[in-house]
Amino acid sequence: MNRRIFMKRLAAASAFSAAASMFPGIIFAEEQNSNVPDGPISWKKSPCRFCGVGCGLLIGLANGKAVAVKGDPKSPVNKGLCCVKGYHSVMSLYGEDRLTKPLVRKNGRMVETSMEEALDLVADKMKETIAKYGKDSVSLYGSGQWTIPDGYVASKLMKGGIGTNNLEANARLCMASAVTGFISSFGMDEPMGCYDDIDHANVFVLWGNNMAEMHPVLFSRILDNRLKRGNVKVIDLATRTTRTSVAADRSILFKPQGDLAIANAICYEIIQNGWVNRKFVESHCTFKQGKSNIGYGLEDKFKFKDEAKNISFEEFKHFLNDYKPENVEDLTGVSAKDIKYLASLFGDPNKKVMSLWCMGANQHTRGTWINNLIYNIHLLTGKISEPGNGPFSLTGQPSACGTVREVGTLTHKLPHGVVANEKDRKMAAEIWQVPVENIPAKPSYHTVEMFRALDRGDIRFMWIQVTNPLVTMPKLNRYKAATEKEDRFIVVSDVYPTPTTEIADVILPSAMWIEREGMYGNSERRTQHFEQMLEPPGEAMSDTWQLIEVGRRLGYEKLFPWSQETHIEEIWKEYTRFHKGKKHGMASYEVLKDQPGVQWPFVDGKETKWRFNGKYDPACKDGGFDFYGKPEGKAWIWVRPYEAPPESPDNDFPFWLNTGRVLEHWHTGSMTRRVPVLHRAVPHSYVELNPDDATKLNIRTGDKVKLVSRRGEIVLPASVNQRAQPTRGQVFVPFFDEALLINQLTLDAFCPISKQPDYKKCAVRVEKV
Ligand code: MGD
Ligand code: MGD
Ligand code: SF4
Ligand code: MOS
Repeated sequence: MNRRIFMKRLAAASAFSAAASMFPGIIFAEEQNSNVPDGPISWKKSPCRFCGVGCGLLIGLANGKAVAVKGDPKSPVNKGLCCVKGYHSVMSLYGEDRLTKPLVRKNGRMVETSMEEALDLVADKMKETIAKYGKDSVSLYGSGQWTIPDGYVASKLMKGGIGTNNLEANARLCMASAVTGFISSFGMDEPMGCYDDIDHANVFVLWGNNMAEMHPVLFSRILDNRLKRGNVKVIDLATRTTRTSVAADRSILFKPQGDLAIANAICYEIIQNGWVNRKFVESHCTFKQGKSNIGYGLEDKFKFKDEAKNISFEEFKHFLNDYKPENVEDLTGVSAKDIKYLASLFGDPNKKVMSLWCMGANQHTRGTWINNLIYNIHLLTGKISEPGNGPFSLTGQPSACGTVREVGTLTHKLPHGVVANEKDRKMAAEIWQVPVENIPAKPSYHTVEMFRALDRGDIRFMWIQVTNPLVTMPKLNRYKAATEKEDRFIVVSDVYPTPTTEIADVILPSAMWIEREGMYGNSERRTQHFEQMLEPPGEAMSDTWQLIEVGRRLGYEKLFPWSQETHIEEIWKEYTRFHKGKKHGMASYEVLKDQPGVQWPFVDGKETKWRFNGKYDPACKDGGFDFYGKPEGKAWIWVRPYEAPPESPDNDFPFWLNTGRVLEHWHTGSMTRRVPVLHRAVPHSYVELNPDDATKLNIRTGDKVKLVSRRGEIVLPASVNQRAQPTRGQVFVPFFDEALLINQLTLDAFCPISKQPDYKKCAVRVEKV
């Protein structure tokens, strides 16, 4: 079945059908029955292929096929539960149109070839491009769905071998603000707490994330605690009413970007009411001021460098005077009463508070700032780094933490370090056995800029693995046109045909998930290993091995000395040398194979559940709190003002466009739309409208609606009072449907510090067709 037939079949599917339940544990009889094998089933452990929750699964294998899934009762993450995507995950291996043979473009047509030839061509093209345009004209764009070995080999090839920092991953679109938030507040990436916090907290404040649909198993753990312990409240702060809001005890809706002012107003109240934990703040925090009016990155080659001026507590307090709750009601859309209520939850010394957030905060032109601001609240009240008290930044992809953040598959990063730091470069050069001069000290292009460079012609070759940018880049029309320009060579490794493989010059079929061995790292610093359980179809090859094969063809045999049988183990041994020590130590290969996931820092055979607290973290100096990522062991509380978004509704484009996801689909739908039950649940995209707006525009569910932004337009069916409800003046569109590309409308503005684009806010016009 080719992609066009597949698309036709999708289009032929019925209109809105009832969505599958958000509650885990349901069985879809039809698929289950047709899959039941005659013989015995053997069970092997693997992390789920999908979200960053990182549930432990047991995969049922029979006759060389994966036939069933159950939650691993031994996994501390999900304790035997799964969501619909987890239960159906193995079916995503068996879509009828899996890519099994390499394809290369010849005279405008894609023709089948052998893997050997395709890999030769990729290597030749890289050599040729480097010879003609220099090292920085070739690039590799990867993913938080890469396994850790994929990312490690990618970094070694690009930075250690070729000697370019042209390495990025889609987690730039997703976790970059979380990373810069951590680094600027604590000097080290990734959460101090862990999922066990959920079993201790009394209050959960969600800062614009739809956990019921995006982190369903964790959300059910929160609801389970509420049911069992009673003294638990869930507050959903959001710009849209979702299933999460409905399940919460309080839903507080705010205006897009208003979160910056809400967080500052909470700090104002905390100080005014004397709720500051003075002892904690005096011993463990310092105050800093960064730049303001920092821009939006809309122009090519945009540059920004923040500063960190020392300020006093009094100056911080003075800054907050602009954020008296009564004065920010208009800006935030939230009543002073509600802001005071929120502040009182954080301020109550008898309540343990957990904050959670994901893309609402990170995909934000002030994404670093809102991360800092949430930390400010937890630091001022000392509610951090202890069971039940903690700011918890959720990840999205199964290995955005493990592969992109820990391995460092970003332009400015190295495994456990940054390219700008000579010590880090020296360590990498020593482990990789390459001259330190090979590793350039200057970062080159972050993701948006990498596609801009492709458009300009500064980049001429791009290899794309485990990501589908021709659906997921913002301002898609520009970046799609870039890939189609003369003298651009694009290699795409994927498992199914997608809009990105459609523009490729070479398509490499990849071995997917449990068809190869690998590791993922989830949101709570947990590394999970999975073995190869299945033979990949046709000539499909793991992404790790594709990179190694090309690396060897480029002459870097010495960098990749491993055998096909043992390379994952050997890569793990080499990679973990980067992280040795109490602050980041990783479990051995043997331990990972044995356990359903192990949290780092893994020190003397023990996991570290809470970092920066001497009671739990052996890296702390004297048994007390020690934010050892920063000089003097002190965390930074930042002055970060409210600043407006780059584009807001006006007369011509009067609505906010918000975009995101739905429970049943994974991102661009390439996998989940090939699972019949998931596809039937949500067969195509739609635009959600507020019922008042819909009435005014005379639009009902199913009517065709045209959305127009300054960058593009699209026609899709309306959805009113169905799954969720945007606030008045806002529309919402999910991005899973490759036939209805909402990113043609979105804006490529980004946070100047993290370079992460804001997919949640731009201005559109809504017309009934
Ligand atoms: P989104 O739908 O991207 O999901 O998980 P989420 O972040 O939970 O974002 C929705 C939220 O953005 C809304 O709740 C809205 O309130 C908030 N928002 C909009 N504007 C603002 C604003 O100005 N400020 C703030 N603070 N919030 C705002 C995403 C996560 O989901 C990710 S990153 C990935 S990679 C995974 N993807 C995924 C998937 O594709 N499908 C499913 N079913 N689950 C997934 N889980 C992961
Ligand atoms: P995916 O669908 O996850 O989306 O965006 P993408 O990463 O572009 O793409 C993964 C691709 O890898 C699929 O084509 C899949 O078929 C393929 N694949 C699966 N397994 C394998 C494998 O083992 N090997 C190889 N080589 N390929 C494989 C996600 C991105 O989207 C993210 S993370 C975020 S947070 C952004 N969110 C977002 C948003 O909220 N709104 C809008 N409008 N756009 C967004 N874009 C971003
Ligand atoms: Fe998989 Fe996430 Fe669902 Fe767990 S919550 S089963 S990791 S998709
Ligand atoms: Mo999602 S980690 O934001 O890809």
